[in-house]
Amino acid sequence: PFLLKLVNHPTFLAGEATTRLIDTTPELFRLPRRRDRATKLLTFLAETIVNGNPLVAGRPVAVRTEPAPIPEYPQRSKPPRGTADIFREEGIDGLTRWIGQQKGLLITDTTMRDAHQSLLATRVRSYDMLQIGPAYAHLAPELFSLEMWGGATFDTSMRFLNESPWQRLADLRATVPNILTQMLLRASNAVGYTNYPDNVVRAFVHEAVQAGMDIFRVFDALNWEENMRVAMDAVLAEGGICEASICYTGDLQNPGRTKYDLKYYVDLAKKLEAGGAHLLAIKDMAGLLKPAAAVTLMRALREEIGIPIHLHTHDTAGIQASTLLAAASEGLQIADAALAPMSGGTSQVNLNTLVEALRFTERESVLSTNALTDLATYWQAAREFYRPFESDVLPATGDLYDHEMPGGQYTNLFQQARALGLADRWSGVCRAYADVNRLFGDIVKVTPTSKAVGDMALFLVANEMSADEVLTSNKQHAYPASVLDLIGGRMGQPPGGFPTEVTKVILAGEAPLTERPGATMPAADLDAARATAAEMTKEKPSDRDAVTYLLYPKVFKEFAAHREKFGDVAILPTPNFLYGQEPGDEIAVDIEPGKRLIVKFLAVGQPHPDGSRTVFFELNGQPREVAVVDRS
Ligand code: 3PY
Ligand code: ZN
Repeated sequence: PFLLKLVNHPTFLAGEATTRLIDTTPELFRLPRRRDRATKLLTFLAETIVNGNPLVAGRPVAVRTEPAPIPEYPQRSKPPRGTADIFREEGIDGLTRWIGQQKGLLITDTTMRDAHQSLLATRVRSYDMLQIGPAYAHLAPELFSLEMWGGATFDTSMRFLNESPWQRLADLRATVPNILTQMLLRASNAVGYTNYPDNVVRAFVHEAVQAGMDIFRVFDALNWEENMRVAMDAVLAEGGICEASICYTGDLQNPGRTKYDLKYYVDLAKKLEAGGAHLLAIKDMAGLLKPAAAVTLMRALREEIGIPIHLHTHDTAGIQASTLLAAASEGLQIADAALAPMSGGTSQVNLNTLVEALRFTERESVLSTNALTDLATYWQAAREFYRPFESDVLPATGDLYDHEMPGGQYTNLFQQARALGLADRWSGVCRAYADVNRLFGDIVKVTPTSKAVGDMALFLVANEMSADEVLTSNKQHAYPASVLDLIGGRMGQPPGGFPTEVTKVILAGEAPLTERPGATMPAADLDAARATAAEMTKEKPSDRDAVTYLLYPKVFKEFAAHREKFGDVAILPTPNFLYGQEPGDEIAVDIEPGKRLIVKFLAVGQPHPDGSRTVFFELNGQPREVAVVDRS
């Protein structure tokens, strides 16, 4: 290929090839690799054109192909000073002081993490985040932070989008240098669904800080402070911002629900503050915190703890803006919200209108209406790319406060129920979910404990069993693995432990773990993981790949194989990633800053006897062909 390129080089063709050609055109000598990348991308496009992207098979089709509009923003050499600059220059003390000086409510934009995790099955690609990144930096430098990583985004980015979560973080950090980055960290479950050895959690946090993560919202799915220690200490040791969470469940206003009362939350918050937390999150993952309860909780917390408070809720009930406003009038410092087109329902409250609701009040935000409208306009268009992943709108009824299902799980469990033919028995599934929660002793339900409760609810409905029958039935049942993990103590301990009877029946006499799972788990062999991961990527051994492999061995292996075959597909515009190209379509793909490929798709040839087809392209004006096996 090099020789071919050399003989086609204009200088060569003009008969002027001397050794100087080599000196003056060094790009030729990086050619094999670049060309390799281009070939891989063409192979991916050809494959998608002929066989389709399996990700969208059988799903509704997105019709939008034109890019989402990037708003105009002032062309300065550097974006205005923001929270990340304050943190970098003045450290955590300076940042905390600054938070204390702000009159207005500070706002975290969750559009790039929780909002699409809740509304679009976590499918939003790095490409669409990076396109709007500079506009965020220049138009909304007053945002407190961008939640753009962690939770389910880590595995889904590899598993479904074939892109590197680390690259997303590093690129967004570089694109929006002035606003704090924020992630959701499931304590010892890291960004997974099960407890990991302590050294894996530490290595993960180390790599995340290196890649550009600032704020770690750490939570434990049973509110077990002991299980948060390793993650919190790692964040503190690595110089990250430690935002420790109290997960809110139950109902503070309900005199009949005494397990999670005001004292419970305040005691937990005090422990987290004493444990070194820089910020406190109230993590209302199911949107259960009612306005009056928010007032009670905020008053108590403001009295008892000194660190700033950050409120996270889901608008499943449709009334959570009133909770944020009530908390704001009680001195809440930071609230989570999502840009209008990515808000509402199981996502966060509408950021644009929240800001306007505060206008001309003491807590008025300094964010600009027009700037936020421009950003929202972008997301409205970008959301159209993800039509295949839109979930059914599932309005909450009053039973939300009975089943207490987290926003991220609500639509997901409905789809699972539908797959099992139980769509019309959805209210029964919700009731079973609530019954399972009571059976398990009333626990916090959030990833991964929520999955165990959901799996058990589906199991009961599918088997026509009631929760009570779990205790009375003489039959031995094959309970879901997640339920065995939960009741077996491998996700940690709820306050007061699991009911003894339930443990006995579900574990069939096997002894549960009652101490912290990480305490007895052998440390992972990082050296071996580094070597194994490098064999998969065929690249230099790296700690980052080792950690990724340890968290998700199978997903990582498949991702590495895809990467080897097709290169970095994250750089393709979303319509082309999902649907390839139409004949005659020309797209520009930046393989790195300043290096642009112009790819024109011409036609697909007739099938060859071996079942393959030739796909014809023009790459930067030169004809290129790729053969793919037609499996369509
Ligand atoms: C997650 O763990 O991904 C969550 O969003 C929990 O609320
Ligand atoms: Zn959430």
